[in-house]
Amino acid sequence: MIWKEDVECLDPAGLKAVQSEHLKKLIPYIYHHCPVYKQKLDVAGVAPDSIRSIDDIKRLPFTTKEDMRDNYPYGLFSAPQEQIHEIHVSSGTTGNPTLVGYTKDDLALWGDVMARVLCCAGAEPGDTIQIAYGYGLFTGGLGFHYGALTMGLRIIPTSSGQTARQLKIMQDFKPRIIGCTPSYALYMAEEAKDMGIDPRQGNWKIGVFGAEPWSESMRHEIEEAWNMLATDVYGLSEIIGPGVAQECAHKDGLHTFSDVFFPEIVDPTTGEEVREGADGELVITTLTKQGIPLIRYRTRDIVSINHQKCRCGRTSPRISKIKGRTDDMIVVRGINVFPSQIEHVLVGIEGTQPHYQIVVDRKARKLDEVEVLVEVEQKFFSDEIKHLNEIRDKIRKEIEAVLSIGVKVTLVEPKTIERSMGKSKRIVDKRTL
Ligand code: DLL
Repeated sequence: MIWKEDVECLDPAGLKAVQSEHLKKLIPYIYHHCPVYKQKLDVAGVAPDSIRSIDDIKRLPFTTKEDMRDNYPYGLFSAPQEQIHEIHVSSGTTGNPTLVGYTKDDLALWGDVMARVLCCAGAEPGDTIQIAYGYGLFTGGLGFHYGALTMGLRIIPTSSGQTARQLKIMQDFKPRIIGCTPSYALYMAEEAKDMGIDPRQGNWKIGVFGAEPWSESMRHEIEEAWNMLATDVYGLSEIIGPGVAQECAHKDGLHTFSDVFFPEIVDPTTGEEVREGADGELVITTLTKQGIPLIRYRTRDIVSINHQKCRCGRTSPRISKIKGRTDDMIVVRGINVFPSQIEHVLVGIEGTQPHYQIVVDRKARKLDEVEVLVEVEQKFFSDEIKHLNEIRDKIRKEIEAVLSIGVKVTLVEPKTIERSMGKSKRIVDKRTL
């Protein structure tokens, strides 16, 4: 089932027409309602009535996280305060948080795109969904809630945490759909086993997992552990929250809802569009939002894009899983390090688990030191020490080959690395730079 077949299966010309109509209305709207954007457009030399089609988007200036911080709290809002009915705040920032506000129509749009997400994942009207994303200022819980309401699902709003209760609810109320972060899904599988519950016999059959990076191997682990289909949902508070892109059952890229959130992939350094299929930074324009519409917002998420029609029938462009961030890179002794490079090494080594943490420190000799903590299966600890050392050396050598810097690898027992009910923390940077 496709929630909005009329737009999700449009031919390219039809889609372009829809996008162009939206952009033609959006630019005069923000120009006349948001002084910050008026100034940005004036500086870029873009007259508000000069937009003819979606192709004109390239003439528009980018919006960055700094623009949002600098104009905190309401500077980038286009709608008057009395029309803002809900406010959310983005997580994980320092200094001023990123604040976003929704008008009534924005909330309806959120419900709509999230219904498209849930449908794309395989939910059907009448299904029950357990929403184990945090409710509150974080957009996860309420975003899923509005989508499930719009779609007519039965909602169990557990929010995150209280794992034993989550599992009891799963067993008693038999929801077919679960929404939570992928790391929490794995954590719940471990807890279930400890409680004597076989997760493979559980009731969740479709997972809608996102809010943090996760690899194909983590997907495999989750699907094996729970005997379910694990799909990827992407979004960010600045654009709407969850509801920007979602995988269908083919798991071959995340369908964007490009009739309302227009995606571009640019070179993070030059801002120029990259060729189809190449990695670059995802930039999004909200074509129909009213509260805080954003033009060409630099997400800092690295993806590639594919405009081919999907086997499911949807024609909207698909983005790859998030491959990294332009800002989660750490620089160690002058070398750029992405957590995904380390994860990639671990995936290829049997017996390691998808739980790892990178600790960077700068000690006495003022040289950056990197320690990678890796959880390995319990059985290795009862094995000969020689075997444990062999795996450790193998991991160390492979990471060093990829990063070209020396690292210390420490193998730890399962469940040593702190688990998160929300987004997991991969890097601990102890340096005072
Ligand atoms: O994490 C919204 C969300 C909630 C998405 C629930 C999916 C499910 P923020 O807290 O503003 O919003 O964080 C947004 O999280 O720029 C990405 O770097 C990362 N992120 C979100 N989804 C994914 C994903 C929500 N599926 C930031 N894969 C984004 C990788 C993701 N990273």
